[in-house]
Amino acid sequence: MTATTDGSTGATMPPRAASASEVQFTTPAADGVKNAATRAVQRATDFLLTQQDAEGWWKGDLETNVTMDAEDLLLRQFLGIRDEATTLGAALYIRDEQRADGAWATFYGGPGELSTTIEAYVALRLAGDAPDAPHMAKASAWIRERGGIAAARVFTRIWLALFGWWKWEDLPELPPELMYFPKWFPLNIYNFGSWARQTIVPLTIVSAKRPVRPAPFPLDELHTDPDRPNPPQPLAPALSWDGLFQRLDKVVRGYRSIAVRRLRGAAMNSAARWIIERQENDGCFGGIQPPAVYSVIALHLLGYDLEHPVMRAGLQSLDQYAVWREDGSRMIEACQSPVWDTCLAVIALADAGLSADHPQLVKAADWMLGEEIVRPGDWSVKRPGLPPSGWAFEFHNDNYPDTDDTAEVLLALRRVRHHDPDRIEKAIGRGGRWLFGMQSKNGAWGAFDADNTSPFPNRLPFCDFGEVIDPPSADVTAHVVEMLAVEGLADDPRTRRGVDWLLAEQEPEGSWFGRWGVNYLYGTGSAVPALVAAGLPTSHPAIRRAVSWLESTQNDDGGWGEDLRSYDDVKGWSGRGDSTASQTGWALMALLAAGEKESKTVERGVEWLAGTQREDGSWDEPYFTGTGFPWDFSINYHLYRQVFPLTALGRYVHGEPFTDRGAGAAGAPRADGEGG
Ligand code: R01
Repeated sequence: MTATTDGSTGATMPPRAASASEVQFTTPAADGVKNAATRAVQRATDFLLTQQDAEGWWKGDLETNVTMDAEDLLLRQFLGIRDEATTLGAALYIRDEQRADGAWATFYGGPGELSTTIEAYVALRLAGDAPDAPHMAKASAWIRERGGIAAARVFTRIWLALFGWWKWEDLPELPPELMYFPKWFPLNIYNFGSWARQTIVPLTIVSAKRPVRPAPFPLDELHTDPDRPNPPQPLAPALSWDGLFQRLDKVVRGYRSIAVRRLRGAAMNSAARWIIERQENDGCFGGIQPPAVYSVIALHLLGYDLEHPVMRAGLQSLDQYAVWREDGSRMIEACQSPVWDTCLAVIALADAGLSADHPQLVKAADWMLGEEIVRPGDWSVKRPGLPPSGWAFEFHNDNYPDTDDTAEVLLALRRVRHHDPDRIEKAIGRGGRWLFGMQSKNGAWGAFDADNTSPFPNRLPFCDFGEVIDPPSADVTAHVVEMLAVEGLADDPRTRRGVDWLLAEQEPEGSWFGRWGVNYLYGTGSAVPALVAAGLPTSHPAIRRAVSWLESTQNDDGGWGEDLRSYDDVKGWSGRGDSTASQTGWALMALLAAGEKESKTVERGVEWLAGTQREDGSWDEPYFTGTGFPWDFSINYHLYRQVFPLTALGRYVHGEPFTDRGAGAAGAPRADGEGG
């Protein structure tokens, strides 16, 4: 790897505590568990192998919530292209997701959520459901009880404003002149997380244009008092941040009326250019659905007609997010996860004992090698000198590789014996150098950018939903540290800083917060294997504390689960919830890395996984265990239920990768990335 000071990666593995795997399974009970685990690994492997695409990738459905489907319909309505088949499919799905109390939730088993319920209700009205139909009346009553449209998030009210159901004047400003803020200035677009940046830029155009299309029906039933839909709210104190930004909003409003027309026009053109420059080869925008929807609207408002190549490609790209299901329903994915699913599947299959030169692994490696990003992206703004590399999460997203995918892809590539090993080594060299370059000042890693930690974006009245910045997190940092350690770089000072940051981030209870997976089980399942790979002895107090926490959170049935409410109510829900396959996998991955293989705790977890596996080798998992934005936006990655149990069971049967089985199934890491 070129990133080391002496130009080598150092071929030696970090020192590790003697592993428990040398101890044989001795008792008859343990034999029974091991046999059950071996059978489960075999069946899970066979199932996962059948799921690979002929091109070499894996991709499970990415399920989120019905705002995706509602906004897709509203977009089509806005552009005048909503058709019967799409509407029927979306309506089937949305109706199917409604809860008994009339509301819609943002995750399985979750509480009703106001903005989601409003959007779902409006989408069903578009589909022709009458307001006095029992399911609709129930929904609108639920909405009114919670304050109606006036209490909904900004995004929801923007969608309603597009049809005159809400007044543009009653929304916070988002001026396109933002495009001119220099890179050192507090609210410049590069201080927003990549996903928020891609959403906000097109919305500056929409919010400047304030378009209103004729409403196909009134929505009075969603206001608490239709005659007074938006009672004025008191301002926060002038000397508070909220108060300051509220007053700033009023200033921008004042500016709106006198806005220099030429300046505003040029700013909108600059935003449009920014958007179009980032459109991918397949027409999508950053591989995620919300920016695509807003970009298409914004460009349309600037005069791009639907036949323009940019628009045609953009609209076509939206269709790829639609999953048509057997019952005729149509679900919209927020994005697609082929790179992430593929590297996790490769790791799981390697852990399961599949030969490192198995043709399906080689095929996957070939596909991953082809997905490496070879040009600079938005990340270059913070790291201008850094040579490009990295992997994104999706099929097409060259502007936004992320460190999480990159680390896991490199870990996966290391597990494959390829007929052209030099290609693998060079890719790992470039990817590792990119990861080092993306380290934040505090020694840890964010997902898409370095040092994306500005406090200002969160203060905007506009930003009342989800995360808008991308600060370093424990789960991502752990994955990067694990990858560097596996490449023999555990003692590199940069890796050490990551380790130190992780140690400082541990919660007093012994767990780590999970930014991109639910929640402390994900953080802990990421951090412990990384710390042990980086050379921490399993007797280290941090590892012991983590083991105690995992022991204390095991369910009576032997599995682990953690409800999404842990993001809202840490005390009540941290590490608590019905057992799920993926979360049990994470807990076991941590315990096995911590040398707990022989423990009763691990045995019972393994038994839970083996006992809940279905006949075909898969697991069921209705619960959402993935995180887009803590609490606000949750993800059910449909392949998580398969890859994480398989990794855990595989490690239980065959031992930890890179240590128990020697330095990696594909041979010892080599030192020759590309030169200096
Ligand atoms: C969204 C939105 O829909 C969305 C979609 C996907 C993501 C972010 C990061 C990663 C990659 C994957 C998906 N990894 C770091 C995680 C690995 C597990 C985020 C958001 C919704 C609302 C707005 C996503 Br506003 C913008 C985007």
